[in-house]
Amino acid sequence: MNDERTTTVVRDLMDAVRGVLVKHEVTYPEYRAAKDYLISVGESGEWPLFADVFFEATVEANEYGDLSGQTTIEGPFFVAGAPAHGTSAQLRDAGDDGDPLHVEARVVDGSGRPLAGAEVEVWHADASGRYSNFHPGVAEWKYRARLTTDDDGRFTLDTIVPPPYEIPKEGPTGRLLLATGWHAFRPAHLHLMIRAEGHLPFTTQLYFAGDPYIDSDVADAVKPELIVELEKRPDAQGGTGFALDYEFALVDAR
Ligand code: MBD
Ligand code: FE
Repeated sequence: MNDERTTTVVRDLMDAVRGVLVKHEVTYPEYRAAKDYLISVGESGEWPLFADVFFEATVEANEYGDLSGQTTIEGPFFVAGAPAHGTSAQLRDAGDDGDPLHVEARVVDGSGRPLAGAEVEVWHADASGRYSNFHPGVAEWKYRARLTTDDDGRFTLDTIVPPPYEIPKEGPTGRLLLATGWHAFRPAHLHLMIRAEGHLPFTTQLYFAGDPYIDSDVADAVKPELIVELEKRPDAQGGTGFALDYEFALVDAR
């Protein structure tokens, strides 16, 4: 960002905020409450969550919106350095809560040709909606993996169907949502990040058809191309399991 852009963007940002203060004749008690609120966002460590819930989807649309309907926001819970698994990852351990999910995925280029050797990162919440390496009580690196596509651009994953994610009500982000009357849920989702030479970085999420929050994601990060049907499929023990198939089409680097 050069100085001229900083000047322009910051000036417009401040003008936009002042415009709201004028329009709503914001009072001193309201101003002090808002200041204390912003301080509490910092003290709670929720700035990454707050920023990604309210603003990342807009930036994502600016950067990638016209290139592919298959990308969306990264969110606050990615961690680099997850365990590497080759082309197949078994992330579900015996006794894990949650319905088993088998993912068959393929990575292709803009012309539908398979991309071999693409690097894939996957991460998602556990059956109680918590992310490893952030929330207490979840084993380190649980439901986080790095994979590499095979010669046909494929990779597979055995995991669980995560539940919808509720932003913690006790924190400032959740309190703001409740105070405004919005719910604090994101639809259930799998996060993926795919890197392949000669292609734009590709960050996305998959959502499940029928999810109660599919049309009202608090982070506004659902796109129709990212909603998949879960196919019911009995698991090896005869219990209920699900499967999904998906093809990721990367975009050539400019
Ligand atoms: C999440 O799990 C998430 O993916 C985003 C974008 C925001 C909050 C929680
Ligand atoms: Fe998430």
